[in-house]
Amino acid sequence: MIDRTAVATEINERGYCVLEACYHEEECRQIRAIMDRLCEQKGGLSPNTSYIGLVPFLQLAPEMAPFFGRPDLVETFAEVLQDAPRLAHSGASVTNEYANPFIISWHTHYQWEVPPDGLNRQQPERIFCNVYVDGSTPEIGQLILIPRRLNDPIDQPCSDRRADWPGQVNVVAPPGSAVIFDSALWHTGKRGTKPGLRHLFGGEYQRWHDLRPHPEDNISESPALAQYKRDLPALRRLIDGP
Ligand SMILES: O=C(O)CCC(=O)C(=O)O
Ligand SMILES: [Fe+2]
Repeated sequence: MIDRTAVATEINERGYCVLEACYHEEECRQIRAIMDRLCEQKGGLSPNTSYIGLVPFLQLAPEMAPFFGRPDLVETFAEVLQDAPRLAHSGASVTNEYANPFIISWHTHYQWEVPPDGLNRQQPERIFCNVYVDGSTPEIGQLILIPRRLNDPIDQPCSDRRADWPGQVNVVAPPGSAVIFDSALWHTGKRGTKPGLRHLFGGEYQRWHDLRPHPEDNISESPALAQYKRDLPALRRLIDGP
């Protein structure tokens, strides 16, 4: 069972929280199969194509609905955001061993103006939930981040966005782990040392009553998804509101 209060506290105190093996082995197998099929449709991974993005993921794969519409996760997001969560973005990526050593260079996803006297938030307004289907390890590839307290400055702490940074945490987590983090967190993704595919999917969740647009916002809509929304109240709440 997820300790929602502990998750919210961790995110406020260090910017992220790891839910180890939140998706079990059989679920990970199904998720990989969904992602691999979509990658094949896009021509597949190869030495020349080391990264395939699948965005909006729920649009491309409505059968991911049960993996997004998990009541325990949705309630956890609500606790962290202190508001009903809105699924503002769904996405996924698959990479292979030919990817850049920094699959993605250091960045945050905070896109809003910071008041002149600094952040003064009661909670994050937008969070990520990234699922490391194959785990986060030096072999598979790793999420690397700089821990932060809720209202720490967002300024870039180091100049080289493709280098190791002092204070970085190399997240180690088993397959199926979810990492929930504040959009203000500095992070990067590194390629693994072992050949093979790295599957990653996730969502961005914004406070329902925070109507500010964000450049990464995307929408998924289809008859199949409409049916899933009828069957999964937690998914419906994420998309259509409380
Ligand atoms: O590859 C990773 O672990 C990081 C992915 C990332 O930066 C993101 O999902 O925004
Ligand atoms: Fe990111």
